Amino acid sequence: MNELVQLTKEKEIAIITINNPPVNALSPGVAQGISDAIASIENDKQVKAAVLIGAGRTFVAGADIKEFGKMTSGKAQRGAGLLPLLLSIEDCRVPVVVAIHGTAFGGGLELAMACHYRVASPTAQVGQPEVKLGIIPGAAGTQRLPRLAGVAKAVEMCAGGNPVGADVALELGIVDRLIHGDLLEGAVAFAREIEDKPIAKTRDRTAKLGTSAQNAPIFALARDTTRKKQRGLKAPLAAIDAVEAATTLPFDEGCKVEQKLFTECLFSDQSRSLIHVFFGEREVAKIPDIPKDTPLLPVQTAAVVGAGTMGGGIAMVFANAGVPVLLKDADQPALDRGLSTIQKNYANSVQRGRFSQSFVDERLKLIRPTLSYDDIAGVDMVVEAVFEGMALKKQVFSELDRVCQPRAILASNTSTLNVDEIASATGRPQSVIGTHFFSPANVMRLLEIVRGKQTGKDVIATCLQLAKKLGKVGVLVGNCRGFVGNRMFHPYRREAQFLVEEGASVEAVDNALYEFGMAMGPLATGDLAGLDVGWRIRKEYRHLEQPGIRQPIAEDRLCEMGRYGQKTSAGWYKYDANRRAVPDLEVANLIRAWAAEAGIAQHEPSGDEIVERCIYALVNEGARILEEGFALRAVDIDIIYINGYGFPAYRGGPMWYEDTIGLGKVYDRIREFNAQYGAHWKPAPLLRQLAEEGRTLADFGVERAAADYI
Ligand code: 3H9
Repeated sequence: MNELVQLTKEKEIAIITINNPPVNALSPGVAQGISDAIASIENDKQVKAAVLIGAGRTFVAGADIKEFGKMTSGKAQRGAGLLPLLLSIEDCRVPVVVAIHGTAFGGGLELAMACHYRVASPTAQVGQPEVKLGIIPGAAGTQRLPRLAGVAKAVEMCAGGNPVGADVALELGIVDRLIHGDLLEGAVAFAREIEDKPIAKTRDRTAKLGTSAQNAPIFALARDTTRKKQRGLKAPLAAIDAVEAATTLPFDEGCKVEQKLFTECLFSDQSRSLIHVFFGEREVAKIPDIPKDTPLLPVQTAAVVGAGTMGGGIAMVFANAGVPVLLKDADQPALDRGLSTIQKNYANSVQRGRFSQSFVDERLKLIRPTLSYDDIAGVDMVVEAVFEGMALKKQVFSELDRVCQPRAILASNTSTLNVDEIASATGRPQSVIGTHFFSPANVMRLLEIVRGKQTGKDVIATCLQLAKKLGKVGVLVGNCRGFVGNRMFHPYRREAQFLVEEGASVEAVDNALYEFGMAMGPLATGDLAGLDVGWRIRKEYRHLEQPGIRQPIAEDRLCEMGRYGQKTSAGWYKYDANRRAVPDLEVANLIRAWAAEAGIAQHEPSGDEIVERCIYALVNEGARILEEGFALRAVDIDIIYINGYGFPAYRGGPMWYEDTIGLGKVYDRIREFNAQYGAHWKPAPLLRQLAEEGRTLADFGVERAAADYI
């Protein structure tokens, strides 16, 4: 047919093979190839049935996402040309059996559902993940899925975007049979069984579409859950509307509704941002001076030193990925406490239905406690997660240097300290790296991988790959104070405090940023993390503060009063017995008094001002980090902020968001803030430079030579 789709025959069975690595995306060439193959089968009277299969590691992972940027609205309205192709398969003279392995996602599942029968490998997954890209299925997925799987499941899959495994797909009726053993062989045998058994086209089936009385509560509940769980996202609600259309309109009319909603979503800022995030999450693993074929070190076994909250969480991360892990602490009570927290966390996961009891039992067996450094001599990787203090860290690393096998990776979970100084406690700085997990480590997806001056390329490549194995997004960052995430978080939270000191209420600041889409407001986040943490760091680094730069006062004073946040039931807010935040009038009065004493001019900042000042503070510091080379590309910062700091993915991350507002506009606003609020708003030189050149942050840095990377 063409180089992307081949048509062969095994006697009376035609075999259409899609061969478009790496994931058999439905690019225009693939669609054309399938269309040609179907036309040829129509004309070949010897053919009694056909099998459609994917070559390589997967069936079809969806439409080619790279094509979306090139799409015009006319093309989008025709389902990128896929709709007519799917109708022609469904109308084919002979039954078409699709054989699924790997993933049938998005357009891949839509293609499969237009076939007459579906068989799958037991490990296959099927899903409509389009909402994760800010769109909805655009080739009748919202119309055919409810006809196969029923309305409730179709709503869940199209609006939630999560796939189901082959066994569930079989139960739901999406798949007709699982093939154990060779998939093609099994599919051909299946095709022979059904070659003279006509079956209703999916689009003509209505048995599972339910009645309006049955469906009304399903849609109401789905909309309610979506508004809560996918706050701010437009596509999931559009997906529900489209599935609803399948239940009220004939197939063709339902498809028209789907097309309209698909087009609206595709040309939205949310979709552009989420597609940026999709490619960004893959881009961050590509490091210019670390070739793809860099030899990797084995990580079959691991150890975590320090059984506190972070250490325990990190041990769970390894165990969850099936890596046996030793948990080391200095004394038995600390170790016991750590293990019991791990057990409690796992028990909660079972209670919430996240893990099964048998999964948890297996994971717990992988975590072995120890008090002795000598026990960890043979492991492939150690993550140090002891209390944040340089002297202690160095002591741990000199012990690790003494006991660990020569090729072991020695990683520190430090969130602030200098990785090179930590490495200097060993005779093998090339093996030392920072792996900064985020709390709770077993939940948060971000892993900042901190490159020291002498960290080996094999160690970096291994950690980037390991991140994926651990279910994390690993982002390589340079070794500066606070690395990328926390360094930017500092001015962001500082600005939130300034706003409060200038007259905004604590709730107004948090609400404005929550409404913007942040998972939590900055002040509530401080209360959750513990205000004393920042207070301790500020005291330690006070000597580094530049004279003449305004410093916030309120948070230090709250700490002096013992108000550390949730853990003391009081911080910026009061907390009730259920740890629910309650606005505290006492705090409001204290802040007014402190501001008057410090002579801070009062006004009532609007929601827009709150958002601009906090988010542009992130952008300004991000631009400095980029210019100094501590982050490789703007997208690296975006991925850090989305996965570690609750920045809304549908806004693409702070740097992408800035580019969507317009760099010139943001730069001008920062200059205004600089004039109005003081020297801490000095614009990053890179912003000035790019504004003058009319370029964007995304343009900058991609091509920067690795040698510049600090
Ligand atoms: C859709 O189908 C809309 C329809 O309703 C039709 C409308 C008309 N396109 O993730 P990996 C690339 S929307 C283009 O590292 P894994 C990816 O960028 C689509 N490229 O592998 C990467 O490139 P590189 C709905 C794609 O094994 C390489 O393939 N489908 C696509 O960890 C390997 O990817 C989805 O949303 C694509 N569709 O995971 C599924 N998919 O090597 C999106 C991947 O240059 N894909 N690439 O960095 C996935 O979820 C994962 O890629 C998958 C494999 C699970 C399939």
